[in-house]
Amino acid sequence: MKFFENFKFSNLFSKKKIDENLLDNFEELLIESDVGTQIASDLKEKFKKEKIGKEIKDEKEIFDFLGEQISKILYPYEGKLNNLNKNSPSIVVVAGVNGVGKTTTIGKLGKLFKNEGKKIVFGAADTFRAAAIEQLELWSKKIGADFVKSDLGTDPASVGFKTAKFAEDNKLDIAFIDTAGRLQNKKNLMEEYKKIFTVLKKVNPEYPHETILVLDATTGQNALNQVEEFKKISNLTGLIITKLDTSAKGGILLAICKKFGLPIIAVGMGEQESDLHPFNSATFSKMLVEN
Ligand SMILES: Nc1nc2c(ncn2[C@@H]2O[C@H](COP(=O)(O)OP(=O)(O)OP(=O)(O)O)[C@@H](O)[C@H]2O)c(=O)[nH]1
Ligand SMILES: [Mg+2]
Repeated sequence: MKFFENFKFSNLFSKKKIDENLLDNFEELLIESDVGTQIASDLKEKFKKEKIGKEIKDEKEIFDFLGEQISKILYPYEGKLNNLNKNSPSIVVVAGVNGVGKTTTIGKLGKLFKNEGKKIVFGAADTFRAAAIEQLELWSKKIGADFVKSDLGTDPASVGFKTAKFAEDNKLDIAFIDTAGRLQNKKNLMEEYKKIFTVLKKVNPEYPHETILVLDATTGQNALNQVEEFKKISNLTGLIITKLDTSAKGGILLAICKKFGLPIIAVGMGEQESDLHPFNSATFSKMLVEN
């Protein structure tokens, strides 16, 4: 949702003064943008303290103020992509519910590190669908990564194991392990997911170094549940939010950061290999408010 889609600035600010009524509208819009009631109310208070009764030049002044405040909230959660490359090999599990963009994100991450001359392997631990294995294999060919798979229906944990071993034996830099998009209520899938970690830890107790949860910016409030559920069954180390190139602006990230305190390490801005960018709180906040 466009942040101020329905916010008729020309009308609201015709008086060029901020009043209580306008502040209420402002708070409502923030809530609609999924930032969470607490943050909406905090932002409203800040706004009130600094701007109420004052003449304002134009709407840009409002955008700038709001953007700065949001950026301040998010800044502590700027993660570092290079954390994915701190060990040799670094073992990275990529998790998330159906269709959020896990496989595509692995392709893009691989491309990013390939550009830095790193040696990469993709492990197809989404063994439930043939198309999922093929999709990851295509990405591996496209960006020049090694690829590890097993037959359809094989235990996903065994693919995790094989991938980690492959990375060790071939002295690679990073192994990205793709997982099936599982819904929280499918208990057996969750068990399979947990087993990936148990088995990786048998290879090395430090594995995986990173477990990234991919979230789709178009999801809205449900993203909070997704983090909650995946946190219960794995030690999440970071988030990647995809589809920020759509009309979804990802206000939910504020609520997520406040609640879970996880670093956001990258944002997906499209379907192509170069469409992944480090998370920058200032850029993100500007986009959230202005676009
Ligand atoms: N616009 C846009 N589309 C994206 C982005 N990331 C992924 N997609 C698209 O979202 C769809 C799902 O992406 P996948 O990478 O297959 O998602 P997944 O999480 O692996 O899905 P499952 O394996 O089915 O759980 C595909 O059509 C991708 O091209 C993004 O940043 N922006
Ligand atoms: Mg996938």
